[in-house]
Amino acid sequence: MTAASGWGILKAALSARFAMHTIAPSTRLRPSPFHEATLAEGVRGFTVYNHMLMPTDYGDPVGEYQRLLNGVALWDVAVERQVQLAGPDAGRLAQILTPRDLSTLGAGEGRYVALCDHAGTLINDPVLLKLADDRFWLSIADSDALFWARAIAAERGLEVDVSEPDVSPLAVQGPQAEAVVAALFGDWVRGLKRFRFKETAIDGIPVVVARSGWSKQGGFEIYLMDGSRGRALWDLVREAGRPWDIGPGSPNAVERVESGLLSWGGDTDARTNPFEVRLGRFVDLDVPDDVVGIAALRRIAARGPARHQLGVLLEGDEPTPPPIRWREIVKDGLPIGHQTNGVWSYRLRRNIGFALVSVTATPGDDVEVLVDGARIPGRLAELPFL
Ligand code: THG
Repeated sequence: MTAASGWGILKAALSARFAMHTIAPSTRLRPSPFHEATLAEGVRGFTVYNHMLMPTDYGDPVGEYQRLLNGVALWDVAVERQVQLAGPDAGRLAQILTPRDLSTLGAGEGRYVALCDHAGTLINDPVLLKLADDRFWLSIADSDALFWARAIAAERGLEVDVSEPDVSPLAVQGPQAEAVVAALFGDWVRGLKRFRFKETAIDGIPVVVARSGWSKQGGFEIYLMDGSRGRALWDLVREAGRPWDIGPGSPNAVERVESGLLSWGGDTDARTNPFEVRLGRFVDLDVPDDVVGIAALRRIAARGPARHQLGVLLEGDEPTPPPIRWREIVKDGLPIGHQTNGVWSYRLRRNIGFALVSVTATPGDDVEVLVDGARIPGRLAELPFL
C-alpha cells in the first residue's frame, strides 16, 4: 500500500516538530493495569487522558490501522475511567446529569450521553452503563466528571455515593472482534446489542463484557474489575485472538476522523454545546426541569446554534502533520471557524479533519485553512467522511 510511503514523509515532518521527550515517573500519573502488558508489546507512544497514560502507538501506524479495519486489535483504554453512582438516588442523579431521557434505560443497557453544565456547555460525553436501579457507571471522556457529579449530588441533597471503582476497560475492536470475544466468553456475546453488557468472569477475573468502543469497525469492551489481574486478562485475550492474528492497537485517530467520532476536549472548547457537535439527537428537550443545563439547551435549540460540525478536506496529496492547535478556516476572506483535528486518511488519500464553523457555511463550500502560516485551499464536507 502506498500509504506507507506517505507515512514516511509524515514521520519526517513530525520529528522535525516534536523532539522526543520522556515522561517523568510519578504516582500522580497512575498506570493502567495493562501497563506492563503494553510495555511487553513494544508500546512506543502515549497520550495523557484522565490523569493517566494511554498507549497511542506501537510503531506500525499503517499496520495498526489495517488491523482495525480488516482484523482485530486489542486496546488499553483503562483511561476511560468509571464514575460510579451508587445508592437510592443513583438513578435520579444520572438523569439530573444528562439531558438524554433515561426513563426507558434498563439494567444491562448502556447509552452514549452528553453531560452539560448550566449554560448547556458540553463538559463530557460518557457512555452510561446501568448495572442496577441503584448503581450506574459513567465511562468518561477526558474531564474530571467525578468532582462534577459529587458537587451536583451534594447541592441537590441526593443520597448517592460517587466514587471511582477499580474498573478498567480493555477494547477489542475490528471485524474479527466478535469471533475473539465469543471464543473467550461464549456465543451469547454475538446476541449483545450496541452498548448492552453482562457481568461475568473469566479464569476467576471479574469483568463486564459490553458491545461498544470508540471505532466504527465493531467490537467489544471488556471492563476489568480487578486491577491486579490486568496482565492475566491481556494475555487471555491475546491467546484467544491468535487464530485471527490479533495485535496491539489504540484508539485510532485516522479511523475515528474518517468515521466522524467526536473527541471531547479536542473537537470541543469551553463554549461548545451538544447541538454544535452533532449530539443534538441525544438531547431530549422534554426531560424534567431539574436536569442540569436543560433551560439553556432549550433556549439554544429555539434560537438555533451558531456553529455546526462538518468535515474539511485539504488540497494536496502529501500527508501533513496532525495539528496541535485549532486552525482558522476562512471563507470569502472572512474567518468562519476552525479545523479541530487533522489526519492523513489512508482511504481518501487526503488530509481531512473536522470543521467547527458558522452555520452559514455548508458542505461543498470552498474555504482556506491556515496551516502554519500558509493558506491551504479546502472544501467542507458532510460527516462522517466514510
Ligand atoms: N467506551 C467507553 N468509554 C468511553 C469511550 C468509549 N469514554 C470516553 C469516550 N469513549 C466517550 N466518547 C464516546 C464517543 C462516541 C461513542 C462512544 C463514546 C460512540 N458513538 C457512536 C456514534 O457516534 O456513532 C454511537 C452513538 C449512538 O448511536 O448512541 O460509540 O468508547 N467505555
